[in-house]
Amino acid sequence: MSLHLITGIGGFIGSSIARALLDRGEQVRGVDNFATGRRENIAGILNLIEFREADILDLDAMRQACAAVDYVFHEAAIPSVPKSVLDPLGSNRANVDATVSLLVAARDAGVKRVVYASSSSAYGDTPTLPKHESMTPSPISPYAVAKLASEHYMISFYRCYGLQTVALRYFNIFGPQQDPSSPYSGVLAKFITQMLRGEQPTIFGDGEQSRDFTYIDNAVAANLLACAAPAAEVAGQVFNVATGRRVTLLETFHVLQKLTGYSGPPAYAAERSGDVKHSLADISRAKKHLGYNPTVTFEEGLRQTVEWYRTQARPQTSDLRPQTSHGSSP
Ligand code: UD2
Repeated sequence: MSLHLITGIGGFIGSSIARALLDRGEQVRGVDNFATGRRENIAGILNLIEFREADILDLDAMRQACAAVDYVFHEAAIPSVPKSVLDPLGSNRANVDATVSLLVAARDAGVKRVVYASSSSAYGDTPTLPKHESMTPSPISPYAVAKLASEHYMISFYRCYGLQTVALRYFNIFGPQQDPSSPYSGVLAKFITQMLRGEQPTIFGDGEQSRDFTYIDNAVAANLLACAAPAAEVAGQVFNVATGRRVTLLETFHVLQKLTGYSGPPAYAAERSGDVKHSLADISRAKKHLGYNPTVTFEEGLRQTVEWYRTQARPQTSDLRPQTSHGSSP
């Protein structure tokens, strides 16, 4: 049994990795400052993990968090293109400075490996599809620059200090528990909750932008593989984590109409600054070196996600019970 530290354990991806590790009987320690993570995401596992409320920028707290740790999954971030356009300094602090702080603490604690949540946004708007790891990155938004800079820090810490690091370029991860409540939330979490409530979603741009939307279970599997793969295959390397298929936002909207029962049209607004038009991954490198193979398709993942949000929207049984002393039913 190994001890795993997850930064951003209150986030949708961090908490999903935590549950997968616990299912395997592993030990989990988590940190979060709840800047974007949510307490309810870890409420169900709080008694099974060691949790510390801390900011990764706090080097002393990170040194304590890394003590005796074997593996780190660095998921903490402010994961938003538009938020970074509004606040590049805040994005840099949370997505770059915090990464360096964590890496210093992990290096000094003798951590075996750090697996990093990077982003497909690093590729930017280059015309070539699919995106392969050997392509020259061309980030557009401050968020994309920050994620790429942290990737380079990962590689640097491997080359300069021998700390094993693996960067996973996530391609639009989605699934249950993704926070839909912020204007910066991922489009699928937003659209699903809006459409289930009968509210009109807004498409930024013409809806022809495309994404390689990747279900959370595939991303979790990639993380576990990146942790276990031989160092010679993965240390100091970057891998796409995706499905290798893309859909446009308009196509996605139509699938969601069927799944949610929302029959109205979408609203349209101006394209977002910093937005990438098309995103599609070549996943052959992850297949070859990590043994990664996405097992949940976009459609199946979307179906499961809609079902999860539908359950959340439904009133609890206790809410339906009459509030009298005789009213409770078995
Ligand atoms: C980027 C990264 C993704 C991840 C994420 C973290 C790319 C290609 N992807 O996702 O891998 O790092 O950042 O946040 O860079 N949209 C609407 N209406 C809405 C919300 C969004 O039309 O209400 C559009 C948005 O303009 C974009 C698409 O939906 O074209 C996807 O947006 P998103 O915020 O879900 O994710 P994105 O692509 O910025």
